[in-house]
Amino acid sequence: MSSRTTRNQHHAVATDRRQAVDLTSALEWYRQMVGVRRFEEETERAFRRGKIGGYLHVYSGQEAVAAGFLAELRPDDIFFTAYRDHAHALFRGASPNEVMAELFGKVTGLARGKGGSMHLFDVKRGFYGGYGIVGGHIPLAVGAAYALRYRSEDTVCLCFLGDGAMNSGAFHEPLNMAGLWGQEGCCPLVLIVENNEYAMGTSVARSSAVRDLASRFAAYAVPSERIDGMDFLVVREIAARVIAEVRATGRPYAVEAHTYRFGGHGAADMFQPYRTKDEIEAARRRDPILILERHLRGAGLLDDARVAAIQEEAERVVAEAIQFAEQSPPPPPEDLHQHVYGEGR
Ligand SMILES: Cc1ncc(C[n+]2csc(CCOP(=O)(O)OP(=O)(O)O)c2C)c(N)n1
Ligand SMILES: [Mg+2]
Repeated sequence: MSSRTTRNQHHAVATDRRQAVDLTSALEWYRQMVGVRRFEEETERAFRRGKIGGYLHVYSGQEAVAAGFLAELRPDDIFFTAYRDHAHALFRGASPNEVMAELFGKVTGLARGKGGSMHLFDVKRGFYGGYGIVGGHIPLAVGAAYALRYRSEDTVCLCFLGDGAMNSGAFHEPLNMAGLWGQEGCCPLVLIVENNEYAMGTSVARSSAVRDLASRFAAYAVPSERIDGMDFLVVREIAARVIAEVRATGRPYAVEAHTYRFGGHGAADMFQPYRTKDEIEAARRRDPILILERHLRGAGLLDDARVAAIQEEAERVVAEAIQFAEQSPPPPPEDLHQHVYGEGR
């Protein structure tokens, strides 16, 4: 993976203005990324202990993508993602306690214990879910972006999606609409393809005739670029520029962030016969947490003692979340029919 940025339609040169990003706030994001990694490790253990029902997809390896974009999102902006969604909720400010309780199916959870891992939802913070149907959230995000401009707001919508989701029918129809609405300045949408190289066990090379995924957005007149999704500072710098541009123009824009998932697709993908140990090892050498740690150490903002303190804090927060989730009650039976349909106004 290169740390360069390629801008397809504009042929812009590679950018390296990382110093422009405020490193002190990057330290806070480092802390958050360490916390999310620890959180995810513990969810995998809890799943194996039978504490988490349904299914579980963790985000380890991809942290810099959601962190970089959500760092630049205004509190009144909104976003959608697929089922690999714990990190997105946590980075946006949901407490580890309520996210863990949701995974445990408890009433204290972010979606009152009815959503689970794949269906986190936090509307008060502009997080519109958490979807298990591959590509199913893309039409929703396009429609939501249109609604923002219809109401004359200057807010934007982010839509995180996987490389695999780009091959679903649910990608192509709304993208055409987004391209058209964008010509009228009516679609303030940033599409973020989290290209982790696989859709379950199928590599991008085996599933997409065009490997340069960013270039596929040209079919809908949506400008795009491809970036290194492992370096938080790169992602954040591009996110700042792209979000500002989309906010100002009301035109959609797509970013393909090249990343990698360190674990299996989901909790049942234990043996991963579709990839080699060497490949995983090579990707782990570009761990987004280590890359950011190196930047911060280089700037004198981190040392061994501070790294250890941050890890200890993450440990403590996750232990508390597990305890909170274990001790919380399940939703009462009389809640069964609540929140199934919208309530008339
Ligand atoms: C419509 C639909 N088809 C198939 C599936 C089964 N499925 C679950 S995840 C997945 C792979 C999606 O890959 P990608 O979009 O790259 O996301 P990633 O898991 O890599 O984050 C598939 C095929 C599904 N959930 N929905
Ligand atoms: Mg993928």
